[in-house]
Amino acid sequence: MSHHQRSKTKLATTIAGLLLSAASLSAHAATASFDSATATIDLPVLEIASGSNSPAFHATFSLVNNAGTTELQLASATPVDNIDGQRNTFDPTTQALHIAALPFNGQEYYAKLKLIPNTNPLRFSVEQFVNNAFEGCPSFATAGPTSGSCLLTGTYTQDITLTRNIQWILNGAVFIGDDKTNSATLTINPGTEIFGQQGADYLWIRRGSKIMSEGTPSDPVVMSGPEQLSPGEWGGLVIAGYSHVNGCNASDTICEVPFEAITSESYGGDNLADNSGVLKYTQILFAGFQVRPDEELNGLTLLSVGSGTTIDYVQVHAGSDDGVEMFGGTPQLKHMVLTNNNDDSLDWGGGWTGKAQFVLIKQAADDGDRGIEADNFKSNPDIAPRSNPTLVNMTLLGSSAGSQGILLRRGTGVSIHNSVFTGFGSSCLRIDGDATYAFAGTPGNLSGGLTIENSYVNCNTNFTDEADKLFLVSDWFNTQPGNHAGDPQLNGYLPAAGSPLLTGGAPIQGDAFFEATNYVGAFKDANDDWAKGWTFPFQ
Ligand SMILES: [Ca+2]
Ligand SMILES: [Ca+2]
Ligand SMILES: [Ca+2]
Repeated sequence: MSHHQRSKTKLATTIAGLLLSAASLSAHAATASFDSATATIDLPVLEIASGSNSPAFHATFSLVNNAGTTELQLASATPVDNIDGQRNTFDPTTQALHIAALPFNGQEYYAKLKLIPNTNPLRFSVEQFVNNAFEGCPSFATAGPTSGSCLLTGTYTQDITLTRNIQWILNGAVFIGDDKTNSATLTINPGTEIFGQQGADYLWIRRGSKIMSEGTPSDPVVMSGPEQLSPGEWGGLVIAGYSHVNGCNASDTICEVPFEAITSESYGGDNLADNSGVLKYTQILFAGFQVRPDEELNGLTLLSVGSGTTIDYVQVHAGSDDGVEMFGGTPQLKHMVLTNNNDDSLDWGGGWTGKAQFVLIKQAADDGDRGIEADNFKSNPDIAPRSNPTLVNMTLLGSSAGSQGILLRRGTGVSIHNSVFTGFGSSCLRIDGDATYAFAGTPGNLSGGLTIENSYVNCNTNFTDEADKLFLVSDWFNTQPGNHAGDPQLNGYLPAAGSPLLTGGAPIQGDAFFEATNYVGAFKDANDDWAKGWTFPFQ
């Protein structure tokens, strides 16, 4: 097939996908009402987004005039139980209140409010008021192939907002900001869909710029390929930051390196707390792009991203390479759903020293490599900064098609707590490379650099034990506290009643990032299904 023919075919499938998606999008109902006589806005359901048992209220707001600016003041709030369906959401992380669909003058609007600090009664400013119907493409985009779609092209050095009334199409590589200069913020509203059409269509947030992808539990942000059928339909999301990375000469005061797959782009710096923005309630679907053998774009590629970045309630599904790959950096992840990815669900190297808590990994029945593939640095496994993250409350469900639950190699450190590994084809746990073994110490006399505690393994072969290594992985696991091999009694990805996971964990002391848990795995119990509702179907 010629390139031209292939493009035409791609465009046809894109249009078909967009039309299908438009049909599903148009079917939403009002979530709020406005009474002009009393200047009151009524929200039958306002959810305070906080996981599987989010509280919800019937809330009313009065319009108040503050020096010529309209603000909304909370007038009443009564608890309600039923929070199914599309609803309004307050996100404590961003302090944003999202009104999904407010009828006004015969049209229906999305409103984004922001809590004004230290107000009592609570008062909100109005940040956005956007028609939920298509009103044409904004000046920063061009008309797309279907009615209601707009194309994003090239580099944006001004702040832009992607709204849900438009189907956004990435037209090639789309960059936010120039590298380290002309920085910009990309804001993505709840329920917004962004499509790439091929591997070369990807979204890249450069150093100094930000992404604010603020979905809600009932209106997640969706980044996807057009067909939503198979991995590799588009490139994926890349975020580059100023946190640390290794691989430089020891004499370099600041380490910056080119990205292996797109070598014209660089990342790294010395700001461990760097803030690249927010990813909340965001799906990244059917992404991944092999630029060269072993050099790919992943669903979510994090290049020296800093700890100031919020990554919480993010799903990466059916990527053609890894779900999330960290190249150095200090990003901290929470509530991750990594499903059906073709290589590893979580992959790191280059000195990642971040954290993760509440991670569900589910490998496809017929594809996938490792649940976690963990490196420090291939050609110099002891190089600093050394990869050494802390991972807590993970549930990893493998399949016979995959290899290990986790492979720790090339000098990485890690600290694993309260996690369960099941069903991986080769083994649950493997350690590789002399430097990795040496960094661990020896069973009974561990250094603290490579640890696992209060965790369960349940694979046909639990440990890859190799007699020529410094120690046996089984000895390493069995000599640390609270570890068990055996049936964790899972029902799908949730613990069944009576599961040993329900009480087998222990809280992480002295780190405010980690919520205190006394259970093993990503879910507290059978009722704690925080992965339900906002995710793309993966069962
Ligand atoms: Ca990768
Ligand atoms: Ca792999
Ligand atoms: Ca990989």
